[in-house]
Amino acid sequence: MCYSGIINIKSKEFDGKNDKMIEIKKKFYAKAEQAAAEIKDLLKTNGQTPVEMVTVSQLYQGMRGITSIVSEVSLLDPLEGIKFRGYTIPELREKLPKADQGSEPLPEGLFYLMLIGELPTQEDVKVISEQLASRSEIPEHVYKTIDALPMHAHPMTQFVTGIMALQTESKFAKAYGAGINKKEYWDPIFEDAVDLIAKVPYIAAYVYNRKYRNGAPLNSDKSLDWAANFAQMLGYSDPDFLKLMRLYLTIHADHEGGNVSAHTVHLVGSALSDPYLSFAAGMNGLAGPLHGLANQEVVKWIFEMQEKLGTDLPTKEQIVQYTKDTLAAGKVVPGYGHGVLRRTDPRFLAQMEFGKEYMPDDHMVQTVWNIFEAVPDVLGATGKIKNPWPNVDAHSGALLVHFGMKEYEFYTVLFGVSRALGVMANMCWSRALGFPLERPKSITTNGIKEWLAAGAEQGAI
Ligand code: NMX
Ligand code: MLT
Repeated sequence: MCYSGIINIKSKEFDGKNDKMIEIKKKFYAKAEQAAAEIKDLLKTNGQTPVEMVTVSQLYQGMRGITSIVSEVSLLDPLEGIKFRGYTIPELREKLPKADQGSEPLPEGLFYLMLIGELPTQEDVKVISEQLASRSEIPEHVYKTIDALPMHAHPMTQFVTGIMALQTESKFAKAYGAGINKKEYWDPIFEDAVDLIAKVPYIAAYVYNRKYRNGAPLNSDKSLDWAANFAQMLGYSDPDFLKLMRLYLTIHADHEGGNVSAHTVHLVGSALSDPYLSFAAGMNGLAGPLHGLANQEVVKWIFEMQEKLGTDLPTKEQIVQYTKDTLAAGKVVPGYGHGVLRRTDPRFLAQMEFGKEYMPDDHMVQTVWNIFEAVPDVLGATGKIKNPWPNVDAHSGALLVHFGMKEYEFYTVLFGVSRALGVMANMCWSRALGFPLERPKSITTNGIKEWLAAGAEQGAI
């Protein structure tokens, strides 16, 4: 398989139109065309340069530490945390455009940054917000499909079911069926990506209202920004909750290409499954407790601790003992540890800053901070946990509980709505760069033994 890296602009799509979204699309096309040429060049000169050695241990360790995916939209530094096109979380909070009188970035702006590779202007973000609002129509059969599930179905199950039902709308699937030229794949993928981001908050809010608000109607307001409209559809109008939603949907958007949800979307998309199929697959991965479901597990863990101890503000000594009991029971301490990070997650710190500004006296939030002081030493003392520090999920739930959103089973859906931004931007890039089917090689333990017996050092497995 060799990298072709050739894309075509569809002139009939662009010519004679003066639509502002088409300007953004043209900009994306120009960036992708340039990047494809650079990659082609890079491969010509360095295609055979080894990247790194893979050890036998790594084969059994979930591929930890093996650099094997190219994702242009974000990069995770083990110490500094996530960088979106080079910008850290504190930089994004400072530099991305904000809503009027808002203090937190508009997540639409992060989508633009991931897609185009440049910070957007306020006007760019307005164009994206308006585009998302204009593409948010949901066909009736989507809601009916969700309604076919029993009410006790987990919100993530209902969310993914809705996304699968929405696949009927895929422009890429239709174009592929009609025989589209492979150089033009990126175009309907781009359209699907923007459509999907526009529609997922509606599906998420429908699930929330169905399960927790007696089927309250989606009170959407298309003049609002993406996050504020989402908050409103969930039934929240407190201006501080809108700020939280903008922060939440920004910081959860991506975490480089190797995390379970982003990697799954990338893998499934590489089979040319359309964005709806790929995103639904990624969301099934996000629904696992070692990944995105950890945010619900954290709040569940804290509620259970509070109930067991009969207090809503356990002491640090009580938290230490509860943590030790959790480990002794053979369970993980949710919200702590990470496959790549080796310091406190800057996404945790951003939420902590938010908490200190808006709710410093909230006992649930203070408990999260007390856990932060108590737990790392206990985890560190085990001697085996590589990162005893908190990740994003250790904090997010407590902020939601403060505003009254106590239905913790819904939290992973919020994570998923945000993750749509990163994985869809990445999917646009993957198709524009013409990345091939992802298909790594596997091996059996017998195969490894035979290779070792034959003198492993003589060559690759
Ligand atoms: N509590 C208890 N044990 C842990 C924890 C934890 N928080 N973190 C790691 N360990 C254990 C891990 O299970 C493994 O044990 P064993 O050797 O018995 O299999 C050992 O420590 C070494 O694991 P690491 O190499 O430090 O971590 P790994 O990269 O394998 O796993 C996580 C990363 C995130 C899966 C792991 O830290 C974990 O299970 N954390 C709790 C769940 C969580 O917060 N997940 C959310 C991650 C962020 N997200 O949103 O996706
Ligand atoms: C994420 O945001 O995807 C998580 O922190 C998990 C990861 O990066 O592996």
